[in-house]
Amino acid sequence: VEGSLVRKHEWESTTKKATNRSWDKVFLVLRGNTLYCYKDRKSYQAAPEVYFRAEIPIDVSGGQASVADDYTKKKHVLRMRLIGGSEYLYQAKDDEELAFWVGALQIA
Ligand code: I3P
Repeated sequence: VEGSLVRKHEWESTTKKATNRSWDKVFLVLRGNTLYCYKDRKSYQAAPEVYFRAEIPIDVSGGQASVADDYTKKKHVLRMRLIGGSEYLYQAKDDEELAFWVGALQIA
């Protein structure tokens, strides 16, 4: 599972807001339980070991993915809550892509 989404890191942990909460367009690759984040598809293809901002890939197992109905500033947004309380928002291009990612992240 892979594709481009726009991402915002909201929470570092349950009690700590993420330091950088701006939206970034990223290229995501979900393999098994692991979510890898790249600058774009080109960068992924050229160097799959080089992640966006050198971020450590995320383990999404045991986490919760759902449509972020309460987030009203942007459309087609999902929320991913990880074990430990870290939380991300991901914006898809439409509802179909949104449903696709929510489904993929739920079963991961
Ligand atoms: C953030 C940026 C985000 C905004 C966030 C800001 O500023 O404007 O778009 O989130 O608000 O901190 P910067 O780009 O300077 O880091 P929203 O789009 O959700 O409002 P926040 O501090 O309320 O998370």
